[in-house]
Amino acid sequence: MEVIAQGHWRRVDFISDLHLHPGEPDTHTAWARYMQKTNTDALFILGDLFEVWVGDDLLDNPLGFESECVRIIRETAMRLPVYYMVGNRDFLMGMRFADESHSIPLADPATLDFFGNRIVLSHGDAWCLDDVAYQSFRTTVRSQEWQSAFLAKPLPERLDIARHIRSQSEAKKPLGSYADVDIASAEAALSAAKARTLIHGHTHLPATHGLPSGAERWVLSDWHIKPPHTPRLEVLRLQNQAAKGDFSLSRLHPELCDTGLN
Ligand code: LP5
Ligand code: MN
Repeated sequence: MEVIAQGHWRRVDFISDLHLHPGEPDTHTAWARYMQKTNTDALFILGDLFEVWVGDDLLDNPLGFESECVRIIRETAMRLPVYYMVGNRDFLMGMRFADESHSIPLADPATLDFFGNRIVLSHGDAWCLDDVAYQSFRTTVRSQEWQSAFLAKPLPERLDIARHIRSQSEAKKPLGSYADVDIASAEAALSAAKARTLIHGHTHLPATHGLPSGAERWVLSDWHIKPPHTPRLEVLRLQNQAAKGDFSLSRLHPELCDTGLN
């Protein structure tokens, strides 16, 4: 899947792994403020916007947390295109989410053509091949049969199962089993897309890496604001440079995305 930058785009923002949920109100507030204020020309959300998404019927409750988030996206989408990809926490976001939020679903991976600069976008989890247990889990839960059976369960039961899987997932983290993306897979995706830049999230290890081919891999930060922990939050901003055809990527605090100075 390919997105071609519109002629007027000068800035494009990328965010991922916000893991929005009612238990982290400060993260939600920072995100809502960013959505209202950003002066970007397009926004790409590369997965795990939500902590968990157990089905679009979460939106049946107009006063619910998820409906509030959808309203915020819809307001932003009135000013600029909002694209999103699902992650490993919110892969059950369906067409109702897209319709009600007025946002545009992306396949994973997708390619952005930014005035001839081709950039591969992914959540990143599909390339964490060393995490064999996760890949097997992923194959199961991404199948149509599994999803139909899961979505047929009552909402409270789905929320319970999601809570259970989340706590299992957190419990294994101290064991250091958080795998990184497989470099050969990343290079293959870049080569297939004729791209020299890759942007992904998921690993919560924000950094910029050179790849063996000379291409670059930009890893997005997750967002987490919960005192007393040190806050983490970052927007990756792509900008047109004065020299035609050139571009830059920079990591910004979300509050710096509304100054008009960037
Ligand atoms: O998310 P994070 O960062 O903690 O870790 C991920 C992988 N974990 C997950 C699980 C998510 O955290 C929670 C998913 C919520 C989805 C809600 C909707 C559907 C819920 C239904 C689920 C049955 O993605 C983690 C990776 C890590 O990234 C790094 O890449 O290691 O992987 C896991 O923890 C998965 C385990 O390794 C395998 C778990 C097998 C459990 C099988 C139980 C099946 C029960 C089916 C019940 C119907
Ligand atoms: Mn993820």
